[in-house]
Amino acid sequence: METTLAILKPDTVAAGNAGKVLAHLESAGFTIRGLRVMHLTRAQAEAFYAVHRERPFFASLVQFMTEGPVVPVALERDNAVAHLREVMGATDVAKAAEGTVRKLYGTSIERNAIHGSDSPDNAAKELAFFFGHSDLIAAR
Ligand code: 3AN
Repeated sequence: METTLAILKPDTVAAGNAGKVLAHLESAGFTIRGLRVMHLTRAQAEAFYAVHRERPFFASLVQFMTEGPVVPVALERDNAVAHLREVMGATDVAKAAEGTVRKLYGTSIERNAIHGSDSPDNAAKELAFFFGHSDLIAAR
């Protein structure tokens, strides 16, 4: 079993699609192991996306990610990182496959509904950004 991080982005929460996206993820075999609702500060969004600091879309991305509440979710299943990337679809909604979360709920390359960690190493770092160890211990 592997755990990865998804973030339901502000567009998803504002549109009232958070529940539908969570149901979609559960139907895809993921178990929810941690879940929060929070409004990121600019500093938090800049820190989370620090790897993109030099990209031309960075300021706009930070603005978008702080415009309203987000829902970070810890998701468990076998091969969770790769599976989530598949279920999410391509970054650019216009290129996302039919039936993917981004195709169903995103509207552009930036307002693309959901974030998912892109490697097991980044999943570990991103989970630690939002959740403490005691938030993620296995249900017994
Ligand atoms: P992904 O979220 O698919 O891993 P990244 O990590 O390359 O994609 O980009 C992080 C976020 O930055 C994307 N989810 C999207 O919101 C935004 N983004 C990426 N590329 C662009 C772009 N060319 N123009 C505007 N926003 C972008």
